[in-house]
Amino acid sequence: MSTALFDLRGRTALVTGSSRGLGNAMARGLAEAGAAVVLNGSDPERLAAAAADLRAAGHDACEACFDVTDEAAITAAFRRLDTTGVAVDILVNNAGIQLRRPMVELATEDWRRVLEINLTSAFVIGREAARRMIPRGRGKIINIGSLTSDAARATVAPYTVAKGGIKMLTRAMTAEWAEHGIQANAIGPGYMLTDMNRALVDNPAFDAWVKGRTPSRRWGRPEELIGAAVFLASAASDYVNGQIIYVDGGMLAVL
Ligand code: GCO
Repeated sequence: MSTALFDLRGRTALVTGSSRGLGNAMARGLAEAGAAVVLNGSDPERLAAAAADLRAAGHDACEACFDVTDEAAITAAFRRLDTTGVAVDILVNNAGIQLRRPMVELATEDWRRVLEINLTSAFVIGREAARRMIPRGRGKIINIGSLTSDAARATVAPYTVAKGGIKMLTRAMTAEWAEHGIQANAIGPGYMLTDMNRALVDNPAFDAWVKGRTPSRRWGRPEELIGAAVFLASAASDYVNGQIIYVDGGMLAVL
């Protein structure tokens, strides 16, 4: 079997929320598979440092600094890419936040903010990318879901609803864009060792629960998403559409 199926040379990937964490790991993995990467984040210094790190490792990396909830900034960023001849072949909608609070204590504004960042941004950025992918007749969209795309945990309702929406947005994208040569799929990370989960990792009871509930008996590492990301970004997945691949150590597969 040829590894050419997974070769991303000549392709450009935009990864939102890629200054650190899962987004940065996936961006690095896509670059190692040959893609040019456009990193995104809302903190200019952190983003520039992350892009510089990738360039220092010999990769073609630049940055597009915008807030994923700012539609004007999103369209301006895509216009800048257009004028500099950068065509986004692969979009990874990764940006997201977590907010852990019981619903009865949750302000509606906080609910809206999580849904805006974790779900609506994927629609807006996906629409901008698809408007450019459709005339080219090809494109890859990878939306980052979660275990909570399929199962709920108490105190993370807006995140859960947003990630459930990510799964169905992926299918909606498939329904409208597959005929144009675009494959839209999702990755559902399990409990990963990220800054967002630091409080959980450092909580002995939660740490024990994750290890007991996960058949692999451990947390996942951000770089363990790279395989699924390269697969869904490459020709190897040209007939895969509307799917969500769980990289969760088996957690969702068992009671
Ligand atoms: C939480 C965690 C989870 C994980 C991940 C699981 O508070 O339960 O943040 O949401 O981060 O999303 O797939």
